[in-house]
Amino acid sequence: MNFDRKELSNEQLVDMYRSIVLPRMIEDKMLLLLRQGKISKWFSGIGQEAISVGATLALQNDEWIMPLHRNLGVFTSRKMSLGELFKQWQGRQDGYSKGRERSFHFGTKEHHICGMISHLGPQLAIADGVALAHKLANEHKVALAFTGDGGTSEGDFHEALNVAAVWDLPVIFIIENNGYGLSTPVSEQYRCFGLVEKARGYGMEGVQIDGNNILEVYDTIRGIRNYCIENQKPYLVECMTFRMRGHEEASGVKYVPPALFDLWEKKDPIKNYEQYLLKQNVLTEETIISIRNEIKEHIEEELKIGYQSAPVVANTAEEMNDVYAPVFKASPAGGGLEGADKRFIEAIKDGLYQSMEQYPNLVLMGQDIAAYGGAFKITEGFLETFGKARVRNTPICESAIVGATLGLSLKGFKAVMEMQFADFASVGFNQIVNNLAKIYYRWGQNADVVIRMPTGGGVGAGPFHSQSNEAWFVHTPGLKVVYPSTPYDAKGLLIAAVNDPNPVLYFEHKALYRSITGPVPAAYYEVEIGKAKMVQHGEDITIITYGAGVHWAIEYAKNHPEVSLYILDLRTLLPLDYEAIATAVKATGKVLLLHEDTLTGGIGGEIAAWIGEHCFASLDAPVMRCASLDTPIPFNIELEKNFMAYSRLDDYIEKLMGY
Ligand SMILES: Cc1ncc(C[n+]2csc(CCOP(=O)(O)OP(=O)(O)O)c2C)c(N)n1
Repeated sequence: MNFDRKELSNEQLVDMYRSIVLPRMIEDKMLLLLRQGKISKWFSGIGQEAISVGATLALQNDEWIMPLHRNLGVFTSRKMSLGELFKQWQGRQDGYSKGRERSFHFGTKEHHICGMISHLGPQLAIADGVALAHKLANEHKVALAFTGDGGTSEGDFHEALNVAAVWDLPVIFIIENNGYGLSTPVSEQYRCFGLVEKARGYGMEGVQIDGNNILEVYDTIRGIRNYCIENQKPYLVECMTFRMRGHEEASGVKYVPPALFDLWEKKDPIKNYEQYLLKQNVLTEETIISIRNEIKEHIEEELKIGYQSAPVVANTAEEMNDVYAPVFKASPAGGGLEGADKRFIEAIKDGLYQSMEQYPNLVLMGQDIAAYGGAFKITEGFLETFGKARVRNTPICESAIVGATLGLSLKGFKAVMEMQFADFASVGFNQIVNNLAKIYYRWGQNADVVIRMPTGGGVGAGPFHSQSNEAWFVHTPGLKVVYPSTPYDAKGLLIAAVNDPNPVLYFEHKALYRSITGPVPAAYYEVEIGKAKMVQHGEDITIITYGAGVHWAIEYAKNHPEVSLYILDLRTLLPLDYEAIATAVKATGKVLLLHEDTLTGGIGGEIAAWIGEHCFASLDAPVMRCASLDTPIPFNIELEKNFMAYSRLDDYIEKLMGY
């Protein structure tokens, strides 16, 4: 192995030695504790330490790193307290994730580390968001994200690199090519000669280096860091290395030819560096022993601190309380209904526009939202007022853009992403339900993001431009889901969603955009998230609904004066306003849940169950659900009408009246 110290002093070389030995010695200890059943699972980075350590040391301490499961060296090189790390690995209450997350699946703002979710690839686009924040704030910094060779096969790898290239983001992507993804050798993972070749395809620079040579890693990443900052460009680095242990300790290494271990044992990053330092007379056998003894003692001392921590005692109230970041009221709730009449779509535009004025750190992202003004023209004119830095056209890569919103959050920005159609959230789904939704509960980092979801049918747009998919998200703790039905609420709820530090899915029904008009105050106001609204009082039947359903119910009431309908507009689907639901049930004792979403697994089922459990005494009839057919939503307008819940509304009301 060729080491080149360049201008590094002896002291720096020794510091680096300490930094690379530390994670190895911690791991040796962890493997022992694992065998004794004191920790539950361990993903070893033995043999790969030069990458984590070299790369982390090459960055400044306030530059964000998105590490993976084998990157202990990132955590130790950021000088995190070992005692605290031990608490985390034992799943203790005072660990970084309060016992909620496994070994490295946590982050810390203090150390500028954003730990992974299990899905690997989603880490990469978070770095895009952090780098975008650097760019917008004119900070001379990079973000750095890791992936394994296996992770490069994920779509997230492609999307994140492509966005970084197209947006000229200062991000360093490091591939740790360790030969295997669990048991899958690289020959079954990709067909290119080296993964670094992919850089060219994205229009970025790339380099393949010896990942076991700490000086090479350190020097390369330092140089690349400067390049990324000066040129405002991303860079791909493929670090060649080897995984010296099983994927995780329980999974064994039977599938790895023993000769490979012999080969890579000779390339061990620590032994080789040690030999080099001995030859250079930077270290002696004695100093090596004393450094190792010192580290050993340090580990034992810190372990004691780790063991002192109290085991978890489950506290349901605290668990529930930690799902959402606290909301501080930014402005008083909306006043009266005064204001000029506006269409639903203009109200959304108003809310978004005023939010952009309110928060100079709010960034809009979406396909075709800049000069084109968005598929529905909601952001028309925004580019001229707020500029292209904050009104950003994106490539077609929903997953990466959701990931980037989270990166912006890490840096204290706010983001509103426009899904061109709610249907396309399916390709950003993982980032929404696993990253945005869970991060606050996992380690206290909020995701200050709104995703606008143009939703719903009635416009003859077929199965992939008409879906009602709100129930997918209502089932995910950590998200909020709002769904206005009036222009007044559309504006107020959007403002509230932007004010809210949690991830909010804002559903806007396309069929309402230009068909519904109502008063919208010119002022900047909020409609409180989590509060339903009684639309009209009635005595015969209660319809609980939202979105287009509200207008179907109002229309029905107009056409059937003989039926007295109580109509409740939920406005927020997560969290639900159970108090308003209970009041609505009591008003009539006969309840119809009405929604455009399909029947099975729709939110109507959830509310019906709650009513059955909590309002049984108030019921005079079975709770009924009027929803769309359990089919995909068809294109042909006659088929679509037949699909829609409203085509069966009459029947349900008649049935209920019969009780
Ligand atoms: C989306 C997804 N699919 C599968 C897995 C299971 N899994 C966890 S790690 C891993 C191998 C990852 O290989 P690589 O990216 O090369 O990283 P390495 O473990 O070698 O460091 C697999 C298949 C996962 N965590 N996420």
